[in-house]
Amino acid sequence: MKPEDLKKRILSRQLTPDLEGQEAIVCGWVSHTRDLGGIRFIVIRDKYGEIQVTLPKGKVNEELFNLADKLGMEWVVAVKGVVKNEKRAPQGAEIIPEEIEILNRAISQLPLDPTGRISADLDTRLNARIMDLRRPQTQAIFKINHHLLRFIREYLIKEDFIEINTPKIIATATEGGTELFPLAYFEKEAFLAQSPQLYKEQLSSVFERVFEIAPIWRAEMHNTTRHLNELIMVDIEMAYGNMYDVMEVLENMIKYAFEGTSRECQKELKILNQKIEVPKTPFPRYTYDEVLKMLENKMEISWGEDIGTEACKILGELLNGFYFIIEWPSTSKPFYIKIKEDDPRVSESFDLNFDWLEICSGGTRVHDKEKLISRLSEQGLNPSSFKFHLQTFDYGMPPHAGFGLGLARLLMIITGMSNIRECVLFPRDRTRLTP
Ligand code: AMO
Repeated sequence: MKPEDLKKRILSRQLTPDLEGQEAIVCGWVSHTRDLGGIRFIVIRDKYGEIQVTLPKGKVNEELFNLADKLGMEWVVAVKGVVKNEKRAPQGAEIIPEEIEILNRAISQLPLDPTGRISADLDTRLNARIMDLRRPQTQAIFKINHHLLRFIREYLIKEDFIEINTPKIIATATEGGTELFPLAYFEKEAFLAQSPQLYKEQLSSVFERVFEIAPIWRAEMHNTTRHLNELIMVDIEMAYGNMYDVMEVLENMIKYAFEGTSRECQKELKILNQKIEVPKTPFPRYTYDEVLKMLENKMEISWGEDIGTEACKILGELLNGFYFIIEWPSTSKPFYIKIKEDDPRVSESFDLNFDWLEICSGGTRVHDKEKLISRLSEQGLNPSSFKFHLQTFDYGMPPHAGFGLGLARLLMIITGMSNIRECVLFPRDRTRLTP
């Protein structure tokens, strides 16, 4: 076959009975071969599914017939042949080959079974992630991720948000100094961005509504099933709005993305044995104080403390699906979160949980420069380290609000995965830096 022939290939989903009698070229990875004596099958796989190549003895030339027996799993082949209707074949059609070209071979001792029939533990799978991704189940997760992202983006653009890209090498912390990864930046000290927080706030004073979908890094010591050290965050910021306005954007964005993903990903959801339940809006809202009351007699939490994993697990038994926890103690939220004017103990902030898992957090921001300086000092931060950020508050900073959502955690919910590592192509955790 000539290189141009490969460009004429059709995909498995295009190989349908209406092509009966026509010549077709297909390419893919050898999934398995079967020898029934007088007839041999080569099943190849492409990104959409499987293709049956059938070799009846005496009807295909002998050299081809013998080749079928020599092919190994995951070898890459191109097949030119004639389409024939066959009810038992995937999509109801098969190919009777005239030519089979081996484009590349694979080793015989593969680290995993790419059909997914023989299970392997997560560590083994992650060590051979590319092989793992050939399994239909793993592939399904990332095809769902693609559509989830697509509908999140589509919703935000529809709502007049503009997509931004902010620096990922930064000079100051925003979410607490201990979670920063330091970096040697020529003669200066720098860090990997742990959030686009300051930039998205600044840009809301220009574009009014902005969003960013990008990696962030957290030097979390926790090696849990819901923490990673590198993650994709969906961040938004909007001018002339408060926490309630962004909560509404968030609910509607999730609803829209769940509807779209459910519509587009029926095949993938079936592979994973999942069904997307499109949530009803508005999501229930409970204040931090109400949550503490719910947990009373079940767990001792002093006012002001964070609601930790154990408490969230108990909460997950009481509350199902999406729900907001609003008005967190002022001391528990970062400096950029606004304090409630009529009750300074609490802040204009929220977390969004699904069952026991925190998905997102956000709030109204401090837009007054002097108040922001006081908040920085109260939290033990040095305002002079934030000089460049603070000066943008001299140029006319509108009131604004926003949120940050951990994409992989949302994907865990949709795909029913219990470990966040399943929901990231190449996860980075406390011990894993490769592949
Ligand atoms: P926060 O630090 O709460 O807020 O992060 C927002 C959301 O990101 C996810 N997340 C994580 N997911 C996996 N592993 C981690 N190590 C991890 N850390 C955070 C969670 C969390 O709810 N700047 C603010 C947002 C804002 O106010 O706009 C922020 O970063 O789902």
